[in-house]
Amino acid sequence: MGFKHLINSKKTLSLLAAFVLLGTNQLMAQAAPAAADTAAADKSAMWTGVAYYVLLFLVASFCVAILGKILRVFDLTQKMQGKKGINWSSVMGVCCAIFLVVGMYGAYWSLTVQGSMSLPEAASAHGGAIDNMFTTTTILTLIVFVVTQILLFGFAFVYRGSDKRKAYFLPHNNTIEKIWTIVPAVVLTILVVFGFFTWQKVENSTEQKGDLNIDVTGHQFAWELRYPGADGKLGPLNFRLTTPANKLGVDFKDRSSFDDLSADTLVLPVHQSVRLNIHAQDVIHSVYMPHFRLQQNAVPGLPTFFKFVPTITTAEMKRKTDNPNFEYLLYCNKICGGAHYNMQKVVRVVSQAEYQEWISKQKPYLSDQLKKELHLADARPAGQVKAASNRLALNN
Ligand SMILES: [Cu+2]
Repeated sequence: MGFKHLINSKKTLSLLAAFVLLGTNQLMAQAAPAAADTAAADKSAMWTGVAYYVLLFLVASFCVAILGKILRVFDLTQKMQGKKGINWSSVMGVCCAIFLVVGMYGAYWSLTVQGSMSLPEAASAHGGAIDNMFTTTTILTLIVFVVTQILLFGFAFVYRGSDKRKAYFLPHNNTIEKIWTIVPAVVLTILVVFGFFTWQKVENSTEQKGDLNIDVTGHQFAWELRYPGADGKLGPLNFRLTTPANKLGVDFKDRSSFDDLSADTLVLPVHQSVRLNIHAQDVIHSVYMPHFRLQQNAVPGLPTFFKFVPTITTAEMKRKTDNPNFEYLLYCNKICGGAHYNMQKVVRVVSQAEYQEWISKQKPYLSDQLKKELHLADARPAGQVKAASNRLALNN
């Protein structure tokens, strides 16, 4: 369908009229006193916003089209009178130059305003390496962005069509092809290798020995935390053993499970190597702690882990940010369902002494109800295990 046909089509015009009517209706409704409840008002505000911008875009497009028509008529009149018409090549060239300047200012504005909102101060030992990688990537891509934009719009302006110049048709040039293939390939290789080494350093940043092991299990829509008891070991998990009382499916055949603790807040001692053992029970979730430059997926059936060393306590961060309510947070960074936004846990980095005091107050995972279910858990009869797995199978 040609453009003219599209413009003349009755369907397009009706659609346009419907949009304009909707926009006008919403704008008028906005002026009326808001009598409806907050939820309804929020929804109406959203649609008013969308309709308003669609309407604004259409009005701007019409203005440009009308201006174009007026200029065309002026151009034809000039030519009919034997005068020189508008030099469209110059108009386009100047438009390109204006676009370059305005666009570059827009990019600069965006960098100065949004740039400061990017990432907070790194609060983990490996955070600096990740930040260096981000900064290097940003600087390199920024240079490429500025150079290519200047070349693109600058050439269109400097070499705009003119009576004195004839365009040169360049069908193929091997040198140019080689340059724009090899240069990006080299730059990207540097970035990828740099990223690879940084990631390797992050993964090997701490020793396995002396790690504080913490289990983080994601499910729709919360995180469950399990800390090791006095033995420093976490008992193994087995999803077949999941019951309402044993919601993580901890295997109590292993004695190291007996003293495990459950916690509501992820409390971490500062300067201590922490190993988060990440599990998921239903769909893919993702452990995301932006202050610690940490993100690792939680995949059902595939336990993952992330090791890191927190370096700034919550109290220090409160002073640094001048925010007495500051808290580190653990988010879920995968859109995992309707209440995904609920998946937040407070993370508190404290001194070793504070941590010892806190951990001594935590409740054992092996609750009274669970003890009853496991018949004191000492020697779990085979029938019990079978009954538990049957229950899970029935639930599924
Ligand atoms: Cu999630």
